[in-house]
Amino acid sequence: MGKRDLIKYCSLFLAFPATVVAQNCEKPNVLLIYADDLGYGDLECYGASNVSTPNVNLLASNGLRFTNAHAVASTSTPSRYALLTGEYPWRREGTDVAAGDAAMIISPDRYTVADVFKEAGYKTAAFGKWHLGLGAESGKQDWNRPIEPALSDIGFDYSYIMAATADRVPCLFIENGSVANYDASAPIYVSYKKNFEGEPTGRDNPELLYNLKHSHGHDMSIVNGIGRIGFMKGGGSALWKDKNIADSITEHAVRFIERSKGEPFFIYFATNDIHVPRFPHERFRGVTGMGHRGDAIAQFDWCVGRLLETLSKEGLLENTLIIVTSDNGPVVDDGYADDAESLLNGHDPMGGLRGGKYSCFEAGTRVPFILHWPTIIKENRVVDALLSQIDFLDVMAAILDVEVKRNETDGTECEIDTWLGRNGKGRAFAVGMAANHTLSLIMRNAKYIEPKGGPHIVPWGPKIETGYSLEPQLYLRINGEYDETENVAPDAPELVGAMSSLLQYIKNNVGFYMNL
Ligand code: NG6
Ligand code: CA
Repeated sequence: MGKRDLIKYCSLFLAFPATVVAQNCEKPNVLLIYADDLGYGDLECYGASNVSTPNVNLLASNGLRFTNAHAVASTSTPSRYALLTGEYPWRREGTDVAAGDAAMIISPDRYTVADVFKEAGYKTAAFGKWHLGLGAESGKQDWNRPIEPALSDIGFDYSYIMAATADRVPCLFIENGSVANYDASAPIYVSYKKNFEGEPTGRDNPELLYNLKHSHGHDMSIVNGIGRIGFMKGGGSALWKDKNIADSITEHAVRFIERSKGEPFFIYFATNDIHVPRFPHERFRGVTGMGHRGDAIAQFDWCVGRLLETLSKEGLLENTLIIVTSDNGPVVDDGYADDAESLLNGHDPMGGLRGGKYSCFEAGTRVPFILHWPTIIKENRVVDALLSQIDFLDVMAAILDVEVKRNETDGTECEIDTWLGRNGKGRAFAVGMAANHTLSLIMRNAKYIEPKGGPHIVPWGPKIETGYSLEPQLYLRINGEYDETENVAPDAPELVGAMSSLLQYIKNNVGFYMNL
């Protein structure tokens, strides 16, 4: 399909935003529960049988459970960047998996979903994993002072976050831009270049790894008996204990909900679970028989339950829009010797899909996605409409009746009907990005993976097929599932050509959307 045909074709299907729901009801609270590396098959309501997830199940059985929902990338930083800004990460340099001393990746003048909520008069807060950088210059933060810019500069009134991931230093919570529980007797130093003199590392001092040993990477500074990526010194009593991370972020969110009574709020609740190093609290140890990885899923579900219980106690559950989803697909061994592989016991984190985290194949970006909002959604349903997290900002703006300037985002408010279960077809296309930036164009009945070379298996340790190939790939959706077993591109050159042109067109046009 040529560019002109494409435009003509698309203009036949001009989409109009649906009626704004906010006019008919009080402003809803919005709680986004954003898991880390939680796979399509990791929850009981998505078919897992070795782990019970009663709280997530409850949301699914009273809400919408999507079976074709996609994160924007198969790794964290780009996926989160897209969710918060509505911009494809491949349009913006510096949005790849960030170090713990990266500068702010979302520039303060960028419009974010938190700004949307602020504009609608909401209180906004972020908890847990951040991984989108802090401060003005990479590697130049002084962790002993307030760090600027921080989340308050991109629309969050309150934040209690981990700078990056639990496997990257600094291993401290940052509250409103400053280290929480700062310990003046132990000044903090962080470097991603070299170690600090006299400080042990996982590589040189494996005897100090009393909580977890690494399987690949993660052999630099040791904090709480676990090797990390990057070097740090100091921190003292402010350093986190891995087993308390879930409790800590959850209790901070609970207090925020309790404080916010009477005012609408948006909470970005980004769990550390089930990213590595998985190190759940003792009360979850052994509950699944799958070791730390499975037990971290149970811990994740507990967090969901604790938030639900709080909303319910405050009388807010009815008019709170809750989304449970994940930033990218699953990985089993992602660098720590936590026996995740040997203890799977038949559990399939990928839920039958090919690939996983980092990959172009379906398990890379297809994620669980549950939407619960009793005021608007009156019956539970499984929805197989194609949905992309790229629309989060625009759909929220549509719900709140806030106008988003066109061409600023790649998402669209037109997808409100998909998100609220009123349109069973969903998006005409979703774009996914793998770790090496290979893009996939996922359409309702076919998926195209652009040609780009690279190793067939993730080269640094996880046993995951990347899906990278110098040849174009085409997979058809048969009986409701993309069949990625056979590349049918050689048999369908016209379809490959059309999808490749459409992908090129999307690359060249910010905000391009079509509704077929
Ligand atoms: C990789 C890490 C992995 C994980 C990932 C990012 C090593 C060997 N592996 O480089 O453990 O941290 O980056 O994951 O260091 S993400 O979910 O935050 O994107
Ligand atoms: Ca992730």
